[in-house]
Amino acid sequence: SFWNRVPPGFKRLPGPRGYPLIGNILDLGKNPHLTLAQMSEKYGDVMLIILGTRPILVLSGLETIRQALIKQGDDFVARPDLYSFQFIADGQSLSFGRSSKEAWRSRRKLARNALKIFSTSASPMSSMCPLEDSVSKEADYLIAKFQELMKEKNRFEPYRYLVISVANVICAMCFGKRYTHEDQELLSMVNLNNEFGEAAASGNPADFIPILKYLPNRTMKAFKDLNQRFNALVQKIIKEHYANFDKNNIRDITDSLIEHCQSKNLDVNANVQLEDDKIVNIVNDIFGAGFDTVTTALSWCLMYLVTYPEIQKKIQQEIDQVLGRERKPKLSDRSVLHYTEAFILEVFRYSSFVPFTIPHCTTKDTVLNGYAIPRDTCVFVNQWQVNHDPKLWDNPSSFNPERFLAADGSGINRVESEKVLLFGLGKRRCIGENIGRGQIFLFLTTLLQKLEFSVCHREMLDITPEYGLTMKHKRCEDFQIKLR
Ligand code: HEM
Ligand code: HJJ
Repeated sequence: SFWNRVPPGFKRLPGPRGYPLIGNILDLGKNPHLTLAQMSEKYGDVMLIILGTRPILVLSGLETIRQALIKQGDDFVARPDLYSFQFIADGQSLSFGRSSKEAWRSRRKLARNALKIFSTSASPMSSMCPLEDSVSKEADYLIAKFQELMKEKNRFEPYRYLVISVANVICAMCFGKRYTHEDQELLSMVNLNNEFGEAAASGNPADFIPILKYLPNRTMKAFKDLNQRFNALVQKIIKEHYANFDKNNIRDITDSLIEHCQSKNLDVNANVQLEDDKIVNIVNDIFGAGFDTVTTALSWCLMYLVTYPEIQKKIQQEIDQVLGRERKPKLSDRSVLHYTEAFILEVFRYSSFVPFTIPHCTTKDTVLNGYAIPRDTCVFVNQWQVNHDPKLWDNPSSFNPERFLAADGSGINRVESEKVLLFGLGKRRCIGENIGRGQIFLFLTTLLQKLEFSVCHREMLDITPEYGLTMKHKRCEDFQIKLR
C-alpha cells in the first residue's frame, strides 16, 4: 500500500504494529483518548495507527495541532466518510457530512449568522439579550424544580432536569418553543445515555470493521433510532414553521433559514446553490450540538462542585461579593467573576469531555512535521492529550482552578486559558463556542447564587468519564440542595 512506499526524502510515519484485518482496533480499549495519549509519548505528535484496514493519522501536542488545523487549515478541513455519519441528518449534517467545500462554507456562514442574531445581539423588543433572558427564566424553573424534588424525595438525579432546561434555551432560539420537565417527546430525545456520543465517537469499531455493519449491534441500532426520531421531530417543527411563516415576523432561527431559502433565488452572485432542505436542516446540528454539549458541561460542573465543597464556597463568596444575592448574572459579569471563570476552565481542561474533535480528513497530499500525508487520510485530533500534557501543565492530574488566575490578582491568565483545547481550532472550530461558554456561565452563577449543592454519599461519587464524542459520568441519584 501507499503506506509502505514513503515518498523519497520523507520519514516513515511512526506508530504501533497492527494485526491483519483489524489493525490496532483492539489496542484502543475502552478509553481511546488515554491509550492514544500514552502512545503519543512513544511515537510523537504525528503518528499512524490502523483501524480495520484504514490508516488513521493521530495528532497530539498543541503546536502540532495548531500547525495542522490553523496554519495548514485548508489541507485538513474535510470530514472522512465514516459509516456512522451517514445516519446523522440523513448524511446531510453540516458538522459530519461530506458536502463540497463551497456548500459547507456557505452553510456554516448561515448557521453562524443565525446564531448571532438569536443569541447575544439585543433584539428590538427587549432591553436584554435573548440568551440572558432565556437562561434566567430556565434557571429559575430549574431551581423551583430542585426544591420540589427535595420536598418529595430528599435527593434527586440532576441530569434529567438540567437537560430539559438547557434544551429549552436552544429550543427558544431555534424553534421559539419551550417544553415542560415532563414532556415525553423531548425527554425521549435528550434524556439518553449517550447513544449519540458512543456511535459518533472517534474509533467506533463499526466505522472500521466492515462486517460489524451486518451483525446485530446495540450501539448502532440505538444510534439509527435516535437519529430517525430526532429528524422526525425537527421535520415536524419545520413543517409547522413553513405553515405559519411570515417574512415580516422572523421568530427564530428556523424562520430565518426559511427566509433565506426564499430570498436566495434572487441572489445571482451566490457561488453555490443549496437545496432548501440543506439550508433548513442546519437547525438539526445547532439543536443537537446545543443541548448535548452544554448539558454535559454543566453536569460535570455539578460533579466537581460536590466533590470539592471548598471550591463551591469560593465561587459563592465571589458571587456574593460581586452580585449579591438578588441581582441576576449578566454575560458582562464574566470579566469580573474571575474565580468562577477559572473553575469553568478547569472543568473543561480536567474533564476534557470532548476528548477528540470530530474526525478530520485531508483534502490533498500534504506534509506535517516532516511526514508525508496522502490526500483523503482520516485524522483524529486528541484534545484530551493537550489538556493533560505535562509539557504544558504543572500537575495536570490535579483539579485546581487557581492555575488559571493571574499571579497579580488581575483576573484570568490569558496564556494559560488559551492552552485549553475543547472547541477545536481553525476552519472547523466550533461555531457555538460563545453561546456555549455564555450559557454555562449564566446557568452556573444563577444556580450557585441561590443554591448549595451536595451529595449524600460523597465517598461513593464516581467521576470517571465514559468514552464518547462527549464523555459523561454515571448518573448520580444522590444530589441534594439547600436554599442559601
Ligand atoms: C463543532 C465543542 C457547544 C455547534 C464542534 C467541535 C468541537 C465542539 C470540539 C468540532 C471541531 C472540529 O471538528 O475540529 C463544543 C463544546 C461546546 C460546544 C465543548 C460547549 C461547551 C456548541 C453549541 C453549538 C455548537 C452551543 C450550537 C449552538 C457546533 C457545530 C459544529 C461544532 C455546528 C460543527 C462545525 C463544523 O463542522 O464546521 N464543537 N461545542 N457547539 N459545534 Fe460545538
Ligand atoms: C446531535 C444532528 C443529532 C446530537 C447530539 C445528541 C452537531 C460535540 C462536538 C460537536 C458538536 C457537533 C454536533 C453534535 C451532535 C445531532 C446532530 C442530528 C442528534 C443528537 C464535537 O449533535 O441530526 O441529530 O443527539
